[in-house]
Amino acid sequence: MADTAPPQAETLRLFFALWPDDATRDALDRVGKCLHPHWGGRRMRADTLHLTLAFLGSLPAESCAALLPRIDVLRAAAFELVLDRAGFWPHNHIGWLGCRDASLPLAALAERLRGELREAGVPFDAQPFLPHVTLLRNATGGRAPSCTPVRWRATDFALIASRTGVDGAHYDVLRRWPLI
Ligand code: 2AM
Repeated sequence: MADTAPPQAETLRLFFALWPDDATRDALDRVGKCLHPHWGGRRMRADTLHLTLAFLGSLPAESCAALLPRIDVLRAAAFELVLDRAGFWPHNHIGWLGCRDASLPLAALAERLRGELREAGVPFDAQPFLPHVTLLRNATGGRAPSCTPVRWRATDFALIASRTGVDGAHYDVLRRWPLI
């Protein structure tokens, strides 16, 4: 009788993120295409592009139940980001796009979310917030070519579930909250 390998369990990971509209996603993807010939690696699929605000990891259902009502009453204003800085991190070989000038509304939103997570007793990755959109993985870096900056009008934020399958990460937008 042939051995049958058990199906690989999927890992579900949760994070809050800015999730782009179609035009912003296309513009981000074009920057990935601009960087790729110079920095190599693997381009992220356009449908996965996002900017993480807080990374939670696996979360039991009861923690979610305690957290979401807090997020429902969080009020923050919409804002515009200018993503005009391509960067490379040698420690994880990520090529990314971020902002030359720090965005105060973006940092404030990430901090508000992290505050709610702390208050709800939900563990999260408490590393300093380094806003970036990952465009390339396993990249080599080098001199950044000149790519067209991306203007992103952030009008909402989202809770995302990341499933890591054999063919890479898949992201599901579980819920969105408006920035008003
Ligand atoms: P990255 O793109 O720089 O790897 C889903 O994995 C999202 O959460 C990605 O944007 C990832 O950033 C981010 N993230 C932040 N902290 C993480 C962690 N500790 N483990 C995995 N992903 C993390």
